[in-house]
Amino acid sequence: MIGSLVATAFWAMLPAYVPNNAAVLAGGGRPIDGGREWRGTRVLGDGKTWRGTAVGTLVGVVLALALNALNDPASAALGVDLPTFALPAAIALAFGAMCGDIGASFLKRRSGRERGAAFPGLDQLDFVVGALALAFVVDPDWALDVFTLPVLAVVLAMTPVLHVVTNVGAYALGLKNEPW
Ligand code: CTP
Ligand code: MG
Ligand code: K
Repeated sequence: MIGSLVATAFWAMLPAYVPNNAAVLAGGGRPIDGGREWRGTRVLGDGKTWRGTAVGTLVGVVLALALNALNDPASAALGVDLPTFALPAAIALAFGAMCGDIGASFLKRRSGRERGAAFPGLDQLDFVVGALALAFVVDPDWALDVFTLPVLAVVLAMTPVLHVVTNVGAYALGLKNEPW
């Protein structure tokens, strides 16, 4: 029971988990805010770029389509009816995750945090909130079907753990400047 909830939650959220990590690898170039400031501090900062956002979104969508191709064997192997991703849902999860992260940077700058500063809680959940919110707006039937209350509870419990492990790992490998 809990195993199938975790499998469903993880599978459904993979297109939202991967974009931020892809952005770390792909980032660079022109910042989204174009260097502009608002009330004396950068609107978003140099850590949010067009290239990172575009590549992150694309990687998330392609991953969702790859997961669709693997759905039957994976569902059979796990004995779970894993969700498939319609294209709007896939785009919403991936782009929503990037938007949640961008929104968090906006809040970080407003609260005086420099680029790269930690904001515990927000750092671990910003992309989840963005991904789920956009998925529920863009494809509510799909989202309501996949993200039942038990699945949502697993997502909220599991994501911070995965986020910490992933980022500490990326930092240890020298891929990321900070371990959060
Ligand atoms: N990145 C990017 N575009 C995005 C998100 C991330 O280019 N939309 C890249 C940037 O190179 C960024 C790195 O991924 O520095 C790490 O992402 P993140 O930790 O989210 O950004 P920070 O540099 O910590 O900046 P902030 O304080 O604004 O979160
Ligand atoms: Mg950071
Ligand atoms: K972040």
